[in-house]
Amino acid sequence: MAEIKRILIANRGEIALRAIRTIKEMGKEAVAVYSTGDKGAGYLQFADAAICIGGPKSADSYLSIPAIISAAEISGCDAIFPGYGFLSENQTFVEVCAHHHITFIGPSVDVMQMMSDKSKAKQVMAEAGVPTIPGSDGIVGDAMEAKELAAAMGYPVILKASAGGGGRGMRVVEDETYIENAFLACEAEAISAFGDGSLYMEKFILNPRHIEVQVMGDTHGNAIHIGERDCSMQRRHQKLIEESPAILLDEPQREALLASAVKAAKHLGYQNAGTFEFLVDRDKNFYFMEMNTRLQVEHCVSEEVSGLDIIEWMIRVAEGEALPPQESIHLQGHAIECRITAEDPVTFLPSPGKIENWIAPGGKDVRMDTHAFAGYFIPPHYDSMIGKLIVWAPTRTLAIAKMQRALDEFRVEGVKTTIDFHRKMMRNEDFRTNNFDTKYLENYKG
Ligand code: MV4
Repeated sequence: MAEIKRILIANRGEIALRAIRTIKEMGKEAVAVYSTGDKGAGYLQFADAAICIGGPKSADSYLSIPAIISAAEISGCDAIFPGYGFLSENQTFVEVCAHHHITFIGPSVDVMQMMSDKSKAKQVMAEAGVPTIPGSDGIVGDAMEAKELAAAMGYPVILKASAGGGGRGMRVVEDETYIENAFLACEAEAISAFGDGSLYMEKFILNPRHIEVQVMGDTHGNAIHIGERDCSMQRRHQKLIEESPAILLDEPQREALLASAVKAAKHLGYQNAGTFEFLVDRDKNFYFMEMNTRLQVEHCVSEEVSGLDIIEWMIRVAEGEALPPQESIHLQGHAIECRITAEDPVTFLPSPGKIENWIAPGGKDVRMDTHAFAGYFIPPHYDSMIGKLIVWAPTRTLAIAKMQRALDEFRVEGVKTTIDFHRKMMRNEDFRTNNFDTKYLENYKG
């Protein structure tokens, strides 16, 4: 493994700018790609080169392996940074990069493949000694088997597509009346969505919290954690607020969770950045749910409590450098991230268009990761996230006060944003007292 000199960023928006910043700080060159829908993106001028890779539809540009590999070849890149979404977890893409002698800044294709099979991932984690949700031993063969298993396990149960993940291809079954229909419907959905109808079953955990652990591995067999994040404040599987640490857990519980994730990463021989997602039940038992083999949107809160630049370490690890030892990583204070989307703050319907006025907050320990600016036209073809506001403070209470202050400074005109949702949430008693779970926003009326 050798020094990386020039990196192509196979992504767009705030994460493309986020990556350009770190790459430049490391003294390396950044090559941006853009679709014709993104030709107005301001960050393109901060890159050392910007290459148009196709039309606005993702399939014609950011998801086009030939377009991205060609861009990397003609611009002389020795590595590709995938970001999140798009090709970041595409096994074919990782293989094609290798064929072209381009370093994919991420995990190996073998681990990626193993973790993309959610039933297999669960089995491997159980082998590693990580707690998993009680359920079927692998794939459930047919509706009859599902019925027998559920009767033995006790209702409610949840059926999950092995090829699914992130909330796609799931069915909760309350009692035996629905089990056969649910199995057949879930299987049919999984076949049409993923081309694979394999299902597994779990005991359904009521009102769980979602807590995940940031890990990193290197090519020397080291694996470390960079703390955990509570991502329970979500709506329709879209996270809205993330924070670190997860104050729900007491110190021994936190230590056990973090140790489990590191054990899992070591067991996999995991390289680069990854996240182990856990469900936490009312008794604060934690169970492995799935692994994300990519950088995540909410990585910034882990950066703020650790002082590390995760993208910098992704690049360094890809160059063959050893990670710093766990003992050298000191997690301090509390960080909160609010995702700012161009959506109606009540209905969450997308609101693309031109940003007429944009005054972003600032001040000590206030971080704004965004590609937006006054005059920017938010294209309708992509995700509606236009930025992330991240704050750090010594305690959660102080972080909430800082976030409230920062949100109150934020001015956006021309498009609707979720800023007002976050302003209300920072004043919400349930949020302030940590009295919420992943179902909270289903019944929330503002
Ligand atoms: C569950 C569950 C309850 N019990 N599994 C949703 C995302 C996908 N990764 C798995 N998910 C869930 N799996 C069992 N056995 C509840 C969810 C779930 C959820 C999990 C985390 C965050 C938000 C959620 C919203 C609805 C359902």
